[in-house]
Amino acid sequence: MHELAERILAHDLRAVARGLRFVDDRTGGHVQLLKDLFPHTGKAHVIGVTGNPGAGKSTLCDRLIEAFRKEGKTVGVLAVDPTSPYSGGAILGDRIRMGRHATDPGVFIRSVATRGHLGGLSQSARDMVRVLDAYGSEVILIETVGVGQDEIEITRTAATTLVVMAPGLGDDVQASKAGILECADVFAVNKADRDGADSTVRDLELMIALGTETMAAAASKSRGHVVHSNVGPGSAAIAAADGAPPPERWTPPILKCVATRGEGIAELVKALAVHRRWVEETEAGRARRELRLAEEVREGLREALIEAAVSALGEKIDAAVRAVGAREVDPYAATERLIEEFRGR
Ligand SMILES: Nc1nc2c(ncn2[C@@H]2O[C@H](COP(=O)(O)OP(=O)(O)O)[C@@H](O)[C@H]2O)c(=O)[nH]1
Ligand SMILES: [Mg+2]
Repeated sequence: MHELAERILAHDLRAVARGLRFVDDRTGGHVQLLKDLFPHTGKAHVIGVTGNPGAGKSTLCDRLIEAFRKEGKTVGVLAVDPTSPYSGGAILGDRIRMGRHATDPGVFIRSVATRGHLGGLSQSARDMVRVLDAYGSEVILIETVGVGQDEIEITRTAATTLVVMAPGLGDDVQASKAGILECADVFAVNKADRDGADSTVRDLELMIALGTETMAAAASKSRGHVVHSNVGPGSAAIAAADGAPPPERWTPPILKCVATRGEGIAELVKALAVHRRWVEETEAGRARRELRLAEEVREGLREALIEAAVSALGEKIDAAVRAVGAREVDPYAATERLIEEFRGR
């Protein structure tokens, strides 16, 4: 076993910091580390927190950390938000927010650069989550700005995606990217102390109702397709969820909160917990987990195959490109020939 893996599994704080850096740098050696750690992962509740800049994600994460710590759970945070001034567990300018947890050994905060990720930001994030999971963080929060495709992809790393909205940010539902809304498992309408929160809630309700109709239609057309935001008891299920089994079909509940004052946090924590049970205990939840692992394996396979093909064929690929450019061959036949050549090896 990787010596670093042993130390991470022994809850060594310095080792986890090194492991995360190692995995983030993706120099190649990190794969063995991840292999050693993988059998010890799968225990954490991974929660993606996304939403437009200024919606209150960091403030809300701070409150969530506080709530989870009160439950006695250890927390890991990956901040993939370039505007969140975290740095390697120490917070630079954000002391009032997550900063107060920086000295708590049960909280590990790490910022992740959004640039220069070989193999993609979401793969990096997924691997870093596994390091934290193996280290023993029981809840892992990934804060990400829901603006780019990369950031939305990251939410697929999480078991539960919390989308944070706020009134008066110009991020009312219509203006928001459909991508963020589609990945939502739970909605927080933050800044409920401001005007417009109720109208944001109504917009979301309407959007979910409309989405439910179109998704139900799509689901009846393609049987077996996994639909996760779908008709169901939604917020009512959360209220009635104590001990009861989670609903088979998940509807994203909408919860109002005021992160700055810590209001509405308990309900939010409960909704996140019920969603986790949905993921783990229902058929639909299991199907979604399987789908995501399938995506990861296929993505890995695609990358490995391309790498192998490029290193095996090398110059032949360039020659094929030139031949297509000179219209001596069509790109379809050129690709077929390259594949034949690669297979023949
Ligand atoms: N009025 C009000 N302001 C809030 C609330 N939550 C966060 N803020 C403020 O909104 C600003 C942006 O918060 P931040 O957590 O950095 O948002 P992020 O960019 O989504 O991470 C900060 O000035 C916060 O103090 C809230 O519930 N009500
Ligand atoms: Mg932030």
